Amino acid sequence: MSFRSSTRLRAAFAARMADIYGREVPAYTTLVEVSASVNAHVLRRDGAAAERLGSLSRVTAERHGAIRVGTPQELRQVSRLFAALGMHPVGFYDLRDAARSAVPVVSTAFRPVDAAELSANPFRIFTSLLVTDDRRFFDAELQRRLDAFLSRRVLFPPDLMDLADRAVAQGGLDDEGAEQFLKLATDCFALSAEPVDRAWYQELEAISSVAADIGGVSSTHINHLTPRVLDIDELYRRMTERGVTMIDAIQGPPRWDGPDVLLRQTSFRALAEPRRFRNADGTVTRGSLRVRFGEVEARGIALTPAGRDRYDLLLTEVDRRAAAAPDSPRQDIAARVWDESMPCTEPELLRQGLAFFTFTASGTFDARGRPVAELIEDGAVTATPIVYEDFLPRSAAGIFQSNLAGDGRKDASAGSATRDAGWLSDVLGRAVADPMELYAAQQRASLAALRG
Ligand code: OOG
Ligand code: NI
Repeated sequence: MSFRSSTRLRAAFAARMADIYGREVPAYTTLVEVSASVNAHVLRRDGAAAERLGSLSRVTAERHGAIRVGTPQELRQVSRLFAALGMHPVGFYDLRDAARSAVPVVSTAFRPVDAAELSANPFRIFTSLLVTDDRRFFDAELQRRLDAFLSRRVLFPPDLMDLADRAVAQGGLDDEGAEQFLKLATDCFALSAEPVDRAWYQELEAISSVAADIGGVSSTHINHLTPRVLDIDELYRRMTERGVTMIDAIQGPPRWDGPDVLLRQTSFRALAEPRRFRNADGTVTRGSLRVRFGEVEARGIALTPAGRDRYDLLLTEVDRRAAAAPDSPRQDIAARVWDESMPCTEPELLRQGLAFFTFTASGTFDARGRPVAELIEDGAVTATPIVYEDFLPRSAAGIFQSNLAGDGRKDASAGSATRDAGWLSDVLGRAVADPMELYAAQQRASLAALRG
């Protein structure tokens, strides 16, 4: 009997999620096909440069998924489940303020953290948790009913949790355990056939579609599965040509002449899916819900804290100029702002300390005491950008928002509930990693290796 490591389990889980999602949301299959043809096109067009931020095999297999849960207990179970797949909580995102619409969640991403694990299979899941005690969205009485509803449901069966804990303890599972684990795990994220309580769902939906999607049903589901493309503008064009209506804008950095940094994302609303509803009189009737969507992403270089500050500053500047010139396309304004204030080459990003890199020696030499910039200039050392493996709160909010049925409502005068990375770490019983520290550690390790 063979043993399946957490790495193999993760790759298998990602593949099964893709099978389910492709069956449930056929537009996903189209998106994957178009992404693959865009990637092949970029490889022909740009040659080796196309693979600077990841090999074609990694990029082609690369997906992120998104799920949403209702309680800290459910999130803790998710964390145990994903630990079995070598996926760990990284980053804290508060989407409650990042979104204009009512998005009452905080999120983290479960993903591999080591470079070798990322290149073996970079599968990650953006995971959001409903904040039921945030009074801007839920009054005390509704919170009580919402918490009661959530506490009655079981998203993850005990057998699955046992297998997950066993996989963590052993670093994987034998074939039989692995099969059982994968089947139970994927079943948890398939769309449930269980009827939805219509009145309850609608009550929550009036406040927030996201709240209804999480707390209005007795199960969870994969909300989207996102392939990675090497040219997201080309993808956007090709999907539009096929008659798929994409959201208005690509989220994140603009299209410009400099290097790709951070993350660019765009999405389209999936079709309404048939669901069964339980009505107030107890009858069950057919209806539909439109909560899932298609999303695609392009990844760029990870920015340092200084680079990220620059990014946030430019975003504010784009907002300011866009507000002053509502008739100009935001993309044009953003490209101009970037040309003015973002270094337009990798060496310049490195020189200004705005992006993360790893370093390799081209030959043998004595690096001691000499600054890296000088060694690079001499050709003794080459710098390779570190790819951004995380998410962006404002982009995530934009993606949530553009796929909601309505804006919902939010009482800005009511008190919010405090949530931060420390709170999340306490809930999970393990530290939520800071993405910046992971990139910095990777850069430091490569420098240390260089200096022997
Ligand atoms: C998550 C939305 C955010 C991303 O890639 O930024 C997101 C959700 O819809 O649950 O997926
Ligand atoms: Ni996403």
